[in-house]
Amino acid sequence: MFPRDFAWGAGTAAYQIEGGWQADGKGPSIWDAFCHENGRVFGEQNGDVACNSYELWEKDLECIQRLGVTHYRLSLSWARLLPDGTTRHVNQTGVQYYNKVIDDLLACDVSPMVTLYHFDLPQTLQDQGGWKSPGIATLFDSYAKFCFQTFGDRVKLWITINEPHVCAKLGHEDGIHAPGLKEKGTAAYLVGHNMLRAHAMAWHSYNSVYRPQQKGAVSLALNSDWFEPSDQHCNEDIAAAERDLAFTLGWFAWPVFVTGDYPEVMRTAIDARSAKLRYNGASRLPSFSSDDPAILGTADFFALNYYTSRKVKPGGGCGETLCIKSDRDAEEVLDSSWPICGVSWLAVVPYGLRKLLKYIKDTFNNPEVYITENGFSQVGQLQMEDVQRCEFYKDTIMEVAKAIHQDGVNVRGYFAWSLMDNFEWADGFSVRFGLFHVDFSDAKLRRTIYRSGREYSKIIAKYKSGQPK
Ligand code: GBH
Repeated sequence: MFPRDFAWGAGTAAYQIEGGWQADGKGPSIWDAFCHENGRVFGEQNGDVACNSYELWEKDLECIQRLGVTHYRLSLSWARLLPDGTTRHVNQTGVQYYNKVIDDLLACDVSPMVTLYHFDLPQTLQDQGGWKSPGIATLFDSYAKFCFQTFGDRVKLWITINEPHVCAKLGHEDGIHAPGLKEKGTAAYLVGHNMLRAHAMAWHSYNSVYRPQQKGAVSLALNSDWFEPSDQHCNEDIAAAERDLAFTLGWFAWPVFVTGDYPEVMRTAIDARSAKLRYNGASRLPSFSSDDPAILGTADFFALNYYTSRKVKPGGGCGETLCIKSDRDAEEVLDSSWPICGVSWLAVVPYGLRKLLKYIKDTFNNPEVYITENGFSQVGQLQMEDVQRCEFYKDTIMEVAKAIHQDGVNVRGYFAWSLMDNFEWADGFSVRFGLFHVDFSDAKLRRTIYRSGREYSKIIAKYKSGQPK
């Protein structure tokens, strides 16, 4: 049912689990600053302690072993390694922490997949303009080279940036993620642009300097829903669904996998809207110049974060002001046949993953694909016997199998999100995505496996060797 060397994994991100926000010389990140402002996060919560994985890594490792995964996806805290964001000062205690994590994983026969950036920019770099500043690309490249140099002898799967779409839009347009900017219709395009430039620089560094010895693979993780026309016979709805895909996945995938530039439909829509609102100046969607690193071809595999699907029709803009929603002109319509069980945005649509995988195969030249995130959340009443999440994983993994066998998609791995309950960004600890429950009221932050964790471990045991046992 699954290839013999299929990667079965679970994922986490540094700020969501580590805590130790000031421990042993770590510098502050934009999420530290964001959470410490009132009114940003549910219940004024923060990741100061989170799952305290900085001190309790061994407990995480026990969970990882209990699942029997072949891979574990983690992210590095840039500010833990380089407190002011630059290689002028290296925090050796941070290096030791990640060295131990990586060595322990390998000793247990688990391969690390390491993300360099999962939303937590060093605050010092934010103070210099953050992702809006073109110079960030060089700084990110230096950080990436430092990580390849330090950990690349043992890490063979790298993600440069997690979800540039989320960083750009939620962080700089909606303001619900750090750094909390609401510069609608402009900043997100600039941020996305600089993230692509940063990613490309790091990929080129790896490709020319580190790949010959280290022989690993580098990509960036792109999140996307699957978008369907509200009425599949209506041309306007079909076009709206295509626009939504272009503005979410295409924004980053087109430059990297297809043309080296943004999808045409995106630029056309943005520029038409600028003209309509008499916005003066250059296109709000920047252009790549000959001084920029080549963007096309800078991914060794396709890394997809998939959670949900949407039905869409034209609309949903913000009136006579600039904003991405109006540029995109695609409004989401709730489909009552798609149940919403946890967070409001997560309609349960396992088949959407299969459709999206087929779309990726056809559109992006049949790449190797890793599903780097997929998961299901609980809110409210805690259930250790989380049957809905069990069904979700079973159904979704079946759809992955169909994508491989019936659609010929080259899926190389699947990572459940998340290993354990953690700090769920603006939702704080009110939303639980874990395969392990974490008791945040317990000083020891005890981890306990959910039924879904047990079920996932059974699925892995069954398929790990290739044929179902
Ligand atoms: C992932 O993003 C993140 O990579 C991960 O860190 C996180 O824990 C996980 O999601 C679960 O949330 O609040 O209505 O504006 C997934 C893509 C895009 C999903 C933004 C939630 C917010 C919708 N996310 N979306 S809303």
